[in-house]
Amino acid sequence: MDKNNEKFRLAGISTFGLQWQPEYVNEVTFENLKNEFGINVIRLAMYTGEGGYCSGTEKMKQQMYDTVVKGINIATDLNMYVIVDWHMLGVDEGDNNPLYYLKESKEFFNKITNEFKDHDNILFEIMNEPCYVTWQDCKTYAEEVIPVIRNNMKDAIILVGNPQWSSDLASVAKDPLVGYDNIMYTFHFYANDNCHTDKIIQACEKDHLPVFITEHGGMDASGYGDLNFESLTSWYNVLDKYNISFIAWSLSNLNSSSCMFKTGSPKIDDVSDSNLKTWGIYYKFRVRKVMGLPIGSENK
Ligand code: IDC
Repeated sequence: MDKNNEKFRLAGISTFGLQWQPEYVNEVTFENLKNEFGINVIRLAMYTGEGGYCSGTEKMKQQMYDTVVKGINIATDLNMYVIVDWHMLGVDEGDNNPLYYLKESKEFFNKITNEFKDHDNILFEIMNEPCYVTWQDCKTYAEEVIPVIRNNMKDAIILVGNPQWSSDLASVAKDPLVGYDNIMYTFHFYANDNCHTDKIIQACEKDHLPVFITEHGGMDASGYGDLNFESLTSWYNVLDKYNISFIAWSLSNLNSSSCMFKTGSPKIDDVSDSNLKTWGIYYKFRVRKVMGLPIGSENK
């Protein structure tokens, strides 16, 4: 719901790791994505590991912070929402558990929420994909970080991850966070992976959890492989039914099928079909449909 308690839905795209491809954070790319895809939110994937915010140099840390600030400012100028994503992922040792970089996380979220106190278009995703951890650890982390954000921003939406790469809503339902407003739980899916819509239906229909798909793809969870259109269609039908907001991975020209731009294309702001891989073309069609925009012949 929006601030007037009206039904509202976000649909967007995630950047690739900002330590690798910060160039996609620019005015023209965001503006074209807004106009041609019809998206209303961008997710800024700020990796903690893999040379990112916590595991790189001080210089990299500053660069990552500056890129996030730049992304927020561009989205704000374009009247878009933006998700600040603490992209912990577990490729680097320790990074699988959100508690591992708790100190850095609190420092970061305090700094960014203090800087953007007056904004009402920022959502905070405080842990991307915990794995090989318990929900109790995720919950403990959330209970440390949420008050830091709330101290500066009273009602910004906070997106909370969960075990098994943010796919374990059942554990959340048994022991949800209490005492905070405007909390949503994240769910990630890759349609050609062994994943089923039952978990989402259970979370929405039975457990009444507020759910946000902050990352998904149509291929394997590796980010590679063919798109599974049948599975995608059943997923989008469920998301439509429950008015669930969703973000797709990712804004990149690297070679995996989840990177929407054609491999190696230097045209970082051209979002026409000729510059996109199948995933980009398909996702553009999907978002335009959700947003009620005309579907051009090129998207049929
Ligand atoms: C992948 C990238 C890949 C990179 C890897 C590790 O596509 O190039 O080597 O991250 O950094 C996720 C993650 C997201 C993944 C994506 C696709 O949140 O960072 O990107 N994915 O594998 N969860 C499930 C899939």
